[in-house]
Amino acid sequence: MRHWIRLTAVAGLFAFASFAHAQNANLLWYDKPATDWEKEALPIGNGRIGAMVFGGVDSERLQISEKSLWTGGPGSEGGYDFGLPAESQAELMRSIGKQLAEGAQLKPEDVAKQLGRKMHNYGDYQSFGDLILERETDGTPVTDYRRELDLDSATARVSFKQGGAGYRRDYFVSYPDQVLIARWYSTSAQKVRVRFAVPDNRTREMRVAGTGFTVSGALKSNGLRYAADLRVILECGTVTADGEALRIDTECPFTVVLAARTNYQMKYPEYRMPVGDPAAIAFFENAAVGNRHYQRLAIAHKQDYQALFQRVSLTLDAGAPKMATDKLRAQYGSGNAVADRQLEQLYFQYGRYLLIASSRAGSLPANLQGVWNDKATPPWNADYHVNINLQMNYWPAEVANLPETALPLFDFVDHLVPPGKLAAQRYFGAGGWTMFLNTNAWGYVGPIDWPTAFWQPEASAWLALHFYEHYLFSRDTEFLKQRAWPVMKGAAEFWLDALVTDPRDGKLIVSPSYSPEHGPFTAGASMSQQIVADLFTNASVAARLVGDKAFAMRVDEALAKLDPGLRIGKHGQLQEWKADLDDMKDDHRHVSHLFALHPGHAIDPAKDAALVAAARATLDARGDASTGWSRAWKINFWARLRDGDRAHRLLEGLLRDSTLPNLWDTHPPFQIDGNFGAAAGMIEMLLQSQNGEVNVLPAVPKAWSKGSVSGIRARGDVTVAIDWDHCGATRIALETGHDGPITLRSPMLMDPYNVKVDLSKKPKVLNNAGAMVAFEARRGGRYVFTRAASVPCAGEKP
Ligand code: FUC
Repeated sequence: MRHWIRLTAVAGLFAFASFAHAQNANLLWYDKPATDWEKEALPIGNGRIGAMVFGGVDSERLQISEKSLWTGGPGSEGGYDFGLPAESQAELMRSIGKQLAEGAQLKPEDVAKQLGRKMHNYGDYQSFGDLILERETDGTPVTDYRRELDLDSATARVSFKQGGAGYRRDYFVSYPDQVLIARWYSTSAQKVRVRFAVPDNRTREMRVAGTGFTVSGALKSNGLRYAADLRVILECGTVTADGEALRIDTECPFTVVLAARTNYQMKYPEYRMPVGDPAAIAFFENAAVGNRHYQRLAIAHKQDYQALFQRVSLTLDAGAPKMATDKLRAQYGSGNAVADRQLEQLYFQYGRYLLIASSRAGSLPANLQGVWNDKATPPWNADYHVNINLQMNYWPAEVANLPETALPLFDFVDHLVPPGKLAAQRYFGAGGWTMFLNTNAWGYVGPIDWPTAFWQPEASAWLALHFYEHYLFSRDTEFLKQRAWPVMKGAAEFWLDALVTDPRDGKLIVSPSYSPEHGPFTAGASMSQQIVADLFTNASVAARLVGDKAFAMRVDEALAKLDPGLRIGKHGQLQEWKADLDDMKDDHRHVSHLFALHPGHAIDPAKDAALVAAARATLDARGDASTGWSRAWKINFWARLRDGDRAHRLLEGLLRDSTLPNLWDTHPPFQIDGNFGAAAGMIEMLLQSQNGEVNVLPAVPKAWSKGSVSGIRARGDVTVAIDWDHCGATRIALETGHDGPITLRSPMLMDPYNVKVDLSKKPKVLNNAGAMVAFEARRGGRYVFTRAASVPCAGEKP
């Protein structure tokens, strides 16, 4: 009898799976197992632990990563110096800066020869290992195979039928329990062998005991210790040791729990836990899971994840895809508009999913590959590039209502400040803190010696912007005081010391200065100036808010003399350099001199027609085709230029040419920044707030003729929902977390509309003109604006 109930329950699960499949717009699904890690396997993660699920029928491979498992750094043979020279380079820096400020141009190779530095024990992000589950099978044909990633529950699933039996497997990585869970169901008995393989660049000790095993050891290069602790939870049957593996023999569903740890600690200069054994931590994590039933683990995971994921919904009026995701992507742009919208909706939520899966508090931030890596020497070390890539990873955090995912970034930047102070001193003889183009898990803050990619001392200022934006979105003054201000002030102190006077016009400029990965070294390249201007503008406001008036005045004085880096050149373009050097045939992927348009806000599309035209000319000259992240940035640029169709064209290019079958962005190779940059860009098309207004549907493309979005965020602690049709917004709902004035802009407000307010007191209207209404919002207020039924909206679709 008991047996019968068990099998019915399992069969029910299969029925449920196909039902969910038909309804769920937030599902990636495939009809074959993955063979290629980069293109096909499906990512799951809890920010710290990542796994790539292959979905093999007889042999399942879960390739595991743990964010802190890095070679290099302290403990490496031959030592580690954080990229910092023993001797001061300030004299040399000054003399190069002076030559450039006097008008010289230098080849990047020449500067790299003088100021570059060989990467020494920089290290690589590592694969943690492979969890392999092999099952005994009768070898009869497999039918009804499906592999899926359910973004609603952050669960990967595999199901198939064989020899009259049904099989289903669920995989997720739990943030509350800090373990990876694999759950296998079948309507028949299962015999499965479980083992864990690690790469050979580490020592390895294996202990099999009872229903589990521990694999532990240390990386040979730096002694960083690691441990995986695995247990099998059975409801019936047996688990026995089989050499270094476990053998499961059961008629019930069973659960495999994996804990993975290192003794890394994000703390300069040791980067090791002072005490604490990763094997013991992993053991206790698994002990805490104990024999808890799978359902309880799954519910805890789901509740934690959905509290973040479900804040935002987006529909482009398309419903759930009817095609497998690889086919959906392959057919994209070939004329099936409904399927195209389905892919776009899915891709947007996938960006949010990936950010939750690769960035949660208590670990390192999302690197170039998020948290997923299967190599000992991944591309660019799978590190943190700070001349666009790390910043782009976090563009969705605030607008897509996932501010918690930015906490690892803030912690990471905090730990860079102490070595960053040494970088400011040793390289520039300056106060404050800075760093160069790339960094690792080990506080690397010096330059490297790759001529076209080693220079970005503006990175500290750019990273400080993320702290300030977190304040703007949350209005959390404690955060501003305690966390944002010290980072911003340190970055500003650096530039107050490091700026030089341009002998040609008396303006304050950055020198040496280099427009990312492009052109010669000069003085005062546009991006350098725009980033410093952005920092000083924000610091001036923030200093007053935290009561540091004296510093505000210092910043204001410098700001008045600072070259803002906004010049229109002879081709009508926004100049990349202070001198008019642009080549309009050049299609280089970096368009960094548009920083003031995005992520900065110095170019206000509503006010600066000339700069807007110049930015357009620049983007037209560079063209749309590019690498993944570059296309993603251009979505944001065009959205800020209020050109929805062009932004959408960039999104189309990204999905068509820079997206893999598992919907990962490819540079190539796989680089996760494009996923994040594009998700953020899709919000920029629907909502902008960088210039003091809540601007609704600033760049909605014709292709999105009907849709609905909710839960997205505007600066000022405003949560926004919008419904629209081909005539524009039909309903705008604002939820306000703080008291204070709000300016809402939408063409909908030009026609008759209705307002509903969920407050006893009517809001005080400050201004109501044309497409804009300004009012005093209240904390906890909800304001719903709807287009009046009398407003004509002719025609179906344009
Ligand atoms: C920057 C980019 C490259 C690549 C690398 C990881 O240097 O210019 O295209 O994305 O980061």
